[in-house]
Amino acid sequence: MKILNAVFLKSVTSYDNKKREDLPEVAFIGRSNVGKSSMINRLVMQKIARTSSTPGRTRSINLYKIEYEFKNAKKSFFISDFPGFGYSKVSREVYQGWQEMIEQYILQNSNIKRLIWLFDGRRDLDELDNILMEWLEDNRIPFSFVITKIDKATRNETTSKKALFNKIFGPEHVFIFSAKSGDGRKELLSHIFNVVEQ
Ligand SMILES: Nc1nc2c(ncn2[C@@H]2O[C@H](COP(=O)(O)OP(=O)(O)O)[C@@H](O)[C@H]2O)c(=O)[nH]1
Ligand SMILES: [Mg+2]
Repeated sequence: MKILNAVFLKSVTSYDNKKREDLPEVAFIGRSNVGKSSMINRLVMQKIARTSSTPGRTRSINLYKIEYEFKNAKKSFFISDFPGFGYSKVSREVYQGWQEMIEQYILQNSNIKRLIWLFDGRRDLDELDNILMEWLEDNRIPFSFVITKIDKATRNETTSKKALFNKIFGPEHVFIFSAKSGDGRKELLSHIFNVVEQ
């Protein structure tokens, strides 16, 4: 399997199935500044997602179309890049708006095969993360958990963080990643291919 092409399609604020090709989709979510755009760019080896050093700016869902080769056939899937949640300057009201948007989009979009939940390895789970976890479980939304920016931590720190999250989510659902070094790219990409092919 390999990526042939990746393009930014459009920004949306809700899910509208009439305007959609019927393709599998993988949704990327996480706190503001967690490294979503950088991860998408690193995964597809192209600069299709805008990265920003000012957190909490994107307020819409960015949609990308990824073409890939599988068993000599050309296929495609969507990546949706969600606005970050829980940035400290964002009020509770804004969080609720975010929650309503992702609830509408995710619950109505039956093409979403999996959520990829990005998590900065230097942080610990907090109340907002627990709310999200509960919501995902209540709605039976399958997700994978990726520890990001591991180049900023020591190997020991990453190993112990991974062990902790393995216990919470199950080792088959936990990945590590660095957009800077490319560590974890192969594993995460093959996981995503498996998810869209399943
Ligand atoms: N060292 C390091 N910095 C990263 C990594 N991923 C993202 N960043 C930085 O973190 C900031 C936010 O990244 P971005 O991809 O825009 O995050 P997003 O808001 O989740 O889309 C930027 O300054 C990136 O350069 C990483 O793997 N390692
Ligand atoms: Mg971004």
